[in-house]
Amino acid sequence: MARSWAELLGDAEGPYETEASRQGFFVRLRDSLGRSRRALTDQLAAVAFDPSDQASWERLEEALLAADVGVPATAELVRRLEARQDVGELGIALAEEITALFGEAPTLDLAHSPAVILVVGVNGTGKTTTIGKLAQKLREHGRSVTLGAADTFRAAAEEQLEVWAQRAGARFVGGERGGDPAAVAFDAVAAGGDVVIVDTAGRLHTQTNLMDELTKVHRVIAGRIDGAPHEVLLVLDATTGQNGLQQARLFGEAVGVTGVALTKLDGSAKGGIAVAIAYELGLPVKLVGVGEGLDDLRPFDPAEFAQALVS
Ligand SMILES: Nc1nc2c(ncn2[C@@H]2O[C@H](COP(=O)(O)OP(=O)(O)O)[C@@H](O)[C@H]2O)c(=O)[nH]1
Ligand SMILES: [Mg+2]
Repeated sequence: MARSWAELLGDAEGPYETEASRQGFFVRLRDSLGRSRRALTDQLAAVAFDPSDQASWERLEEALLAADVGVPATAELVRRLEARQDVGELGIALAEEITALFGEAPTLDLAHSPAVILVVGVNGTGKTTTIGKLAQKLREHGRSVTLGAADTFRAAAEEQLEVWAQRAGARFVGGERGGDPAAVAFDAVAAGGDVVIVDTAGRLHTQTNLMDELTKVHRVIAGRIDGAPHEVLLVLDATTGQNGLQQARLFGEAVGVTGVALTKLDGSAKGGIAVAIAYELGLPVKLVGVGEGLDDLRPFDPAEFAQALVS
């Protein structure tokens, strides 16, 4: 069954999550994977899969590509299925191989005091919202939390984060409008807490400006605490599909991403992109979002996601 928050946060145990709430998320995830799932299931259901028939393999390939799994991961999945003695029921075999591509169920590295999480990503992908929900969950799991508003570019950005901080009972560190984001990050880390989460801008005058700014924020955090930031979470909007891969490469070069939060898996999601992220970029997806509500963000569960994608 779905991965719990306690497992993601590395806690021995945490607030009890009902089976119903976890099951509910699975159903919403499966429903919301809409586009990708239909691309796969419709194609697969149309004609019975016959491993000895080349056309069957081609249909499978097309279905995976239509689900935004991408060329390299599609080729790898087909290779792995072909290597099986007996494919058996295709949906089950495919879910197993996708789960294997995802690798280990991820954790967030919070074993530091403070643990620092830098959150990056293009404007509008859901950074601030994701931080707010994560802060809330961390608070429910007994952590003190500081939120740093290092997006000083957009007028409403700081205010939006402050509202989330108040709601979650987290400390808030802001700066002046148009001020130095690295200074805000420095102050947030200095303010301490069990977990410090630093929000950043997703758009500046140019992309070079943005990457330079993020590099500086990263450097200032590392200068303050050895080994920090301990997590660099890249927030990707699932509806942007293969575009997200290019974003991941850019941000990865600038600040060394440690994990992905994949948001907006509701809407016209291209959920197969999660497979491409994991396989092509070798980046663990750590969180998934299927809506704007607090409980719409959950730890990524490889087996659950794979099953939701093909069932
Ligand atoms: N449908 C949907 N909307 C989301 C999700 N995550 C965030 N959003 C919305 O996306 C919009 C932009 O989010 P925001 O956190 O401000 O993005 P930021 O610019 O990256 O900080 C807001 O309206 C959020 O409520 C999600 O998983 N599903
Ligand atoms: Mg924001």
